[in-house]
Amino acid sequence: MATAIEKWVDEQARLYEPKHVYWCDGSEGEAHRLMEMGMREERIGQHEVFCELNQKLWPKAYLHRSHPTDVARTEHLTYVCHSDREATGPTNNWMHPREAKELMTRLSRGAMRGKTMYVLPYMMGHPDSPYAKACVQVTDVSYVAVSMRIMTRLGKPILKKIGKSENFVKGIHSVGDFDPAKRFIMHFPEESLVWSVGSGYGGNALLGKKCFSLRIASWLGYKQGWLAEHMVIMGIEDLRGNVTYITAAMPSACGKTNLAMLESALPEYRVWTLGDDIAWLNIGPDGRLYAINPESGFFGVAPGTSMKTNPNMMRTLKTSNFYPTLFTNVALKTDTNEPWWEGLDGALPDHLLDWQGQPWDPSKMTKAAHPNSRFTVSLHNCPTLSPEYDNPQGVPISAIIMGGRRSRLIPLVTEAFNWDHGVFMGARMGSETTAAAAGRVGVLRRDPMAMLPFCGYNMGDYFRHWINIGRMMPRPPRIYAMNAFRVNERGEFLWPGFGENIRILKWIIDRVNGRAGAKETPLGLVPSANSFPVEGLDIPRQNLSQLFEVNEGEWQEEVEEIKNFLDQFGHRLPHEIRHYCNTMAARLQFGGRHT
Ligand code: SAT
Ligand code: MN
Repeated sequence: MATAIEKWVDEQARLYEPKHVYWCDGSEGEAHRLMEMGMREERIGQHEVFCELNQKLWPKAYLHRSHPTDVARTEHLTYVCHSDREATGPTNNWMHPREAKELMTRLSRGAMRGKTMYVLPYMMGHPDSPYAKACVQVTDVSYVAVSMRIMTRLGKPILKKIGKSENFVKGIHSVGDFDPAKRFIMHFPEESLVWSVGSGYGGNALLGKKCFSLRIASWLGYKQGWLAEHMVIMGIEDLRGNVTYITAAMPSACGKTNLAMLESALPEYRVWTLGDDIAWLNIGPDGRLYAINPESGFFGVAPGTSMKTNPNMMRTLKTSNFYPTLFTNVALKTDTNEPWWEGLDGALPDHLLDWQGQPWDPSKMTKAAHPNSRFTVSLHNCPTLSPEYDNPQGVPISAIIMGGRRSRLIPLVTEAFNWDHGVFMGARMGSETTAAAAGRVGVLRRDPMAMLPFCGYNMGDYFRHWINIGRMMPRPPRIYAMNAFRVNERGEFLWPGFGENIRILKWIIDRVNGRAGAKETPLGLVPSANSFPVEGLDIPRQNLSQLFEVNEGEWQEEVEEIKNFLDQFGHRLPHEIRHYCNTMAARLQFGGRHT
């Protein structure tokens, strides 16, 4: 008797009509064969799927060049298909599941003719974790198969674990002919299914990542009493060996990866990395909030990564391990066959091919590496990987940070008055857009909890769910807002960031432990005089006061915008959120005094 997985894979094969169906076992030998195939047989446009890079300097590293139109997430082509449109909410694209399936079936018929269909059994989370989920994805490109092996726990044991069960998350993926007009990323939360055609780009194609672990999982969390969040997980260890675990939400390409593995500028702390993108948060048996990272790799932005900004990532990228490391759409230094990107250490190389493999001409002022070029690398390469990473129970969280990229208004760090106020802080988050998604860069958009593109249901219900989760914990984690991107009148960053961000974390840890003072502002609590650790910090004094400034006059437009954004959720917006919004507006208007 065929198992539920076998039946489902058969169904996909009948629709897609691949030449071969290949079940991946996750072994190293298999990965090697897939790489070989990607180097010699498969092509995307004019390029082979993989090129080998300098193995001496970059062990197990390969270059992948995408189709030129396929370089970022495409939010306008991403749909969340609940049968009830209201459940999808005003911030997601919606299509009725029946209609969406008809469309996808039409686009998929025979789309893998002459190709191999790879079947990928994988797990999000440690297989022994009560919070982990078993999944299966089919795909028609080796790049996705190899990437999924790095980013998830993929292999034969997962098939065994699923056995005859029908309880697995389904992902159907095909790159089709990369035609943007036929590109769709469809989510069916009611049946834990993701169906994506026309794109091989990370967030559109590695279906265990944003599609399942955030969009579908956030819906599962809503139904089951937990949270799936776009968050870093890290531990900060002091000299006594106490480790405080925190999570931090930030939109794509706003420094999550750098934060997750920062090299501390304060010698009394060291940072342990557990994850750089996704956190699943569950209330543990002791009533505390526990985080696991469902992933097992990093899919990080290359430009700007260097020994100065993120030395631990540079070490991660140069480590040799069981898994290959992929570089997607970076430039190529032809003299030495090395990857290159803007912001990398060292002088500008003499000869570069740009991300599409064309000789790069510096006088043309274009970027050699695509601004959203990426690396895909195993977490196990990371020198700061926390020993707790594989703990099936996860780690207990003491503080949650909500961050964004704001050149104005938002202080370096603010503590929420309480959990509900913290949920409001998350809900009012805005951030300037980056190259991680197709569209304009640098425009401000509301991005609650950095989940705007990733919440798989109505965000009004999502805020309510957050408030309810807080009610279920006797001592919920404290919530903080953070913004390391504020600038002065000349447009220069006021805060040095990177390793110095440990100072923000230190203040947070001291607050959690009752060791640091704070003063009240209309936005929340900011460090009181002398409570923020500045010893050895080399920035002009006035920067600090500017970093924590709350300019009441400047806030009017912002308050209006927040209100308009929240209004779209109508009666689904929790009254607690409206209450804190109104209180903030009133306090700002009356010069920061209580009303
Ligand atoms: O492509 S991903 O969505 O995985 C990366 C990102 O945009 O955060
Ligand atoms: Mn992300």
